[in-house]
Amino acid sequence: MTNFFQNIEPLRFDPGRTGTAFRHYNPDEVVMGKRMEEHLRFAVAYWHSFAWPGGDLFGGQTFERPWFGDTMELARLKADVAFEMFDLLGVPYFCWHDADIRPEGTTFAESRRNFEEIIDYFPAKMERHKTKLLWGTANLFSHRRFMSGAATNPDPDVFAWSAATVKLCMDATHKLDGENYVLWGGREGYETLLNTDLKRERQQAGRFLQMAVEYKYKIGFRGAILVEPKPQEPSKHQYDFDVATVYGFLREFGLEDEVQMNIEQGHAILAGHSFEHELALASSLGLFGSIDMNRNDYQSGWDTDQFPNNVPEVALAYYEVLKAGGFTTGGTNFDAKLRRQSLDPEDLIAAHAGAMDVCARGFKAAAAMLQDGTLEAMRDERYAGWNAASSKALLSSDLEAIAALVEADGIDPRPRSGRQEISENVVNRFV
Ligand code: XLS
Ligand code: NI
Ligand code: NI
Repeated sequence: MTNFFQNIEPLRFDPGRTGTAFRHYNPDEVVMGKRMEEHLRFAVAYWHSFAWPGGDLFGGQTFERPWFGDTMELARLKADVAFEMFDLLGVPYFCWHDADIRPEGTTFAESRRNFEEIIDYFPAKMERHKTKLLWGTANLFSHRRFMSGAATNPDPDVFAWSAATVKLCMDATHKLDGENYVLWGGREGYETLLNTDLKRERQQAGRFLQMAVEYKYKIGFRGAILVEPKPQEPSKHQYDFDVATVYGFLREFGLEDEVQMNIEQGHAILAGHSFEHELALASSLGLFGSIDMNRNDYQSGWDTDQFPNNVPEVALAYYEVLKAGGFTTGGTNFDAKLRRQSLDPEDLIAAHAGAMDVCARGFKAAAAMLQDGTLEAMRDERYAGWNAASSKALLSSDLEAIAALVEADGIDPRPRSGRQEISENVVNRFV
């Protein structure tokens, strides 16, 4: 045991408690035939909770953590503390980038050895703390070598370095029985077209993703490969802008049946969409995989990675998740960081506990909305005209025949209310 979280007790579901406890998240509560823990599949993100120093654009580190530093001993201490936190929270999953868990070496080989040593340190802990790997991923954006991108870099050496890193991270994810492997295109984009060959860069990215899929089959990894869309930041223009853009990209490279999506609330907002839009679109395309449940500040227009705290928003998101059939390999990852003034170990626990409660409340509201059925019935009713055989026939007809029909049958559309406010009032009964 480390003493980082001393005096903090494991969280329990105890609505009447005054201290830190779950007031809404009861992992054993059965909703729609399944335990909440199995529905929500919460994951802690190693990077924000244990590797992020608390800096912003104007100032550096605010957090002082006993494991900050570049040695293997400190990397092991970081892992010890991380697993203690997973235990306190009772989260079933965690996620990492290679760079979060190991110190960078002076060569690729040294970084690889450091990484593999920590990967070998994990299984006993995962077993003892009952924590599984939701996904692994490669950090192909922090080090200066990636400043002009990873797969899309003008320098083939960076492409090679990135491919070797993804191989390593996929091997490790496979070894730890990870349920997904995620690729977020960190700096796969550009600042100015004046120095950028956009066509070439997209080809490189497409081939890179194909290689990851080929390697999945080569090693027999049974998890899902997920791409995480994001429209900008760090690059001005990112190639994986949103779900629709990534869908076109996957089609272009023949990967639409191989790759699904990890959709982040904050990225949806940056793209000018709602989270539920991105989820519904991915689901309708058969590409829904997993979610990063961290929100942005709506005024700052930046990926602020805050813990979720808005129940109605979360409810609408889980409504789409439930309609998509719920998670299979995916889950709810908190890709969220503390505010930089939240220095205490207690803040780390409270942030996750609160987020889990917000998700539980939102999820239960979503399930109740779905079971109530009013919204679905209203929507079905709105499209009921399409149930008639003559309506369906329109879709296999042609413009000429339809034009004749409109006059012959005296077709004369009568506008009907879309009943938006009434739908919103229905939602309000549940949130
Ligand atoms: C950054 C992304 C990142 C991915 C994993 O904005 O959300 O954290 O989830 O690389
Ligand atoms: Ni993000
Ligand atoms: Ni993310």
